[in-house]
Amino acid sequence: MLDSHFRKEEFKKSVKENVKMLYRKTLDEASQEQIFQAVSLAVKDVVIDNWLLTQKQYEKDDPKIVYYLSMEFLMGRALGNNLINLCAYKEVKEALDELGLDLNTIEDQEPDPALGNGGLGRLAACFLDSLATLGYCAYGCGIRYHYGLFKQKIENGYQVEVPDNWLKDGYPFELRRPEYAKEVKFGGYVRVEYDPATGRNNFIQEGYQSVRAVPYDMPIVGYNNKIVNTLRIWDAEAMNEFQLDLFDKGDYRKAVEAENLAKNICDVLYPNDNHYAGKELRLKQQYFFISASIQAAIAKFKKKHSDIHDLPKKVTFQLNDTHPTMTVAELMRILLDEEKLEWDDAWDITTHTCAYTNHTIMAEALEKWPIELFSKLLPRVYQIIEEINRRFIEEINQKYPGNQEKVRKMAIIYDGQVKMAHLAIAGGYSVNGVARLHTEILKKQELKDFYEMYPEKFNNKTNGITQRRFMVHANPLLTDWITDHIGDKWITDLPQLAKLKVYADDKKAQQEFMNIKYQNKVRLAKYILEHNGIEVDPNSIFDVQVKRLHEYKRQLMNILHVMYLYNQIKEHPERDFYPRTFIFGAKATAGYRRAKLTIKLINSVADVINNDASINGKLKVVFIENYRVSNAEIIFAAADVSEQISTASKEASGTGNMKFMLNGALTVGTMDGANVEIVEEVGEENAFIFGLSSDEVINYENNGGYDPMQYFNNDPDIRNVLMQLINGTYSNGDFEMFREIYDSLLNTNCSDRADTYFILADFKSYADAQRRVEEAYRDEAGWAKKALLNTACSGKFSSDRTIQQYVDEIWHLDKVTIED
Ligand code: T68
Repeated sequence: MLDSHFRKEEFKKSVKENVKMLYRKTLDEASQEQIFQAVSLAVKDVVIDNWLLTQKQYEKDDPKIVYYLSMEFLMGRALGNNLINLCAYKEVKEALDELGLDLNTIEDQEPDPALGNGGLGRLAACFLDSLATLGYCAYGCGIRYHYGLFKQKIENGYQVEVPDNWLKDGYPFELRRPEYAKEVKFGGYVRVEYDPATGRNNFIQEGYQSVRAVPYDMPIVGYNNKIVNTLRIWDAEAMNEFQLDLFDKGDYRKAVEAENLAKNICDVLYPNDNHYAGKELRLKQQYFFISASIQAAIAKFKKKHSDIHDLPKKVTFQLNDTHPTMTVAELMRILLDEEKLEWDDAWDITTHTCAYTNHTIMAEALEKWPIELFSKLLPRVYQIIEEINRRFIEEINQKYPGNQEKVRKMAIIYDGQVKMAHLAIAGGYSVNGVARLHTEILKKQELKDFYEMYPEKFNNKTNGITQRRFMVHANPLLTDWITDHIGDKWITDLPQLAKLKVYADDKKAQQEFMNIKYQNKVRLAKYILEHNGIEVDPNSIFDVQVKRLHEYKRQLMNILHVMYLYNQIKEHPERDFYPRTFIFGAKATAGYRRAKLTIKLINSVADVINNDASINGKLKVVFIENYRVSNAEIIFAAADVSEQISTASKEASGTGNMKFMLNGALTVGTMDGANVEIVEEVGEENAFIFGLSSDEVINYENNGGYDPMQYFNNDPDIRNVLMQLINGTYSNGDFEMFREIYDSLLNTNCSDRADTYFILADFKSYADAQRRVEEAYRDEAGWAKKALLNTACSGKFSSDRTIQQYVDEIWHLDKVTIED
């Protein structure tokens, strides 16, 4: 139901009033950015009322709470999404129209809160949306980075990173809550003091530096249910009193140190995806937000409950990868040192409160902190981890007497390092992977020993995405079409999309469906022309790969295949080739040289191909600058083909694959991550599967025997393409520019094994899959049917389904409804 504030006249009045109050301006004098602030404030007004209602209801019902602890929340813009979830988008759009304002332009003023790298951070954002929509009491807990993920500029084909100062004009959808600030302690040492009253030792941290953690709350609006949950992100400030005290004592250096410590912690998001850098500041960030979040959670629990032993009944801490694993030790610290529990009691509570999600099997992403670093920064926490480790090894020895190999592989502290995944598994009651195949690989390979020891902890939760953002907001045309055909229940019950299956063979439906796709392609073409200056033909096949740049995701294989196609077209100009536009979007971590060189290669290939008049526009290549949540929404809606081509076994799940499918794109993909389940839902005939299986890849990795040179020697097409990397074809005659890429595929000296990600092994079967795409696209009705079926069969991949499984199988939360 529409909130009265959104009735047109009232809303218009409130926007005008806000412009006046905020800027002492009339509407016609205000800039678009100022109008964005004024509109947001008008929306926030409604949100705050519902936020209060929700808090009252939670107070009354006292439901169990999940704290979703994550270093990253890749929220994307809030204004449009809030309007969608308040069911007020259309009314507000019309009201603004009447004021001569365009809602899309206003939405574009909002900075894109990019407090995340990629899939892991975006998953956290989708989960918050689903939790609020399903009526569960949940807090997102994270860090208020002052700079989100860098903005990407392309200069001369190379990526240039530009700081993302997203807070510079003030962010309208956040609320500072200084009354909930917490103290977080770093460094110093632990003094042990015998307490004759209890007969126990007290552990007292002394000589430490403190930081004040101040929370900022962002509202998470549920769909059409008045529920508003909270994303709480912590900012670091200097502890003023403490600091003054030091100034008084003349300890200037210490005071400045404390000030600097606070200054740095929340400066910037580490821009790595699936990679562990091992920086001290990152460890500080981890402890900073975990300590503050756990302290706040315990304080909240104690307000309502007198027995701390009831904590697991009322609270779950979900660890989004190992980054928040500090939770296990910090909770133990609070239970032991502050609640004065015995070890066994504290451990029992902790191991029934924490749960861990694994998002990767990439070895380079595993967090292992050097003992010296850890123990210096967090002396008491380290002490506790040592004791956890001692007892854990005892348990291993009991189960496997005399088996030193097990201890070596499983210990939490080993070889001078603290292994965060081992701590997360030992310290929690649940370990989950993010797609069926991924969970199976965890059980059989990566975490085999742990699975053997604790089989009952392991479970799968296949990822999902929220249809509110990735369909209702991103694709309004298809949204209306679907609702016209099957009603609007799918917005909170995505499997209802299956009702569309009856239209798969309906000519009229097919035409309407493809016409909407066409209009979305026109919208993207316009975006590309405005932002890249490249003209693309919406009648060509839009073939899209958008995701972080990583070798395992094999953007390189995609562009090598484009080079191969170009050679084919040049060699056989007489052949009928269906026009195709290859669209890329990807950020590379600043220090990842090979990834950045791949971006340069894509842009260089684009330059040559797009400027070759002889191919009559049959091939176009576009690299979309600064891929992020806001332009992703436009891109998914416009895709015909979804590239999900990771080396099998490497992509834990993928979630972009689901967003494409939902919007009616067909997958070209390997049997990896959630692709396996996508194909299971839609049928192999409605996707283009190719390449080595995960078993084959793992077998090569374990037993050797892969020789990429054999493909180079035996396949002239592959040889041609590879030679073009070092003969100047795409580098104005510079033979050296792309040699590193050439070497990475063929030269054993430059990495442990040449072609680590099996690009040459999969190349031909990829090219074949792409030939099948072309053939299928020529059959208009056939393609329309496949596209429609992809949308119709995407019901499983809603994050609503994923969250309900977390609730049923891990969290056991109580459902809440707002009584108005
Ligand atoms: C992604 N992981 C997985 N990591 O790669 C993807 N890593 O398959 C999966 O769908 C997604 O998680 C959600 O489960 C990441 O995005 C990171 O971004 C990351 C960040 C910091 C450190 C390590």
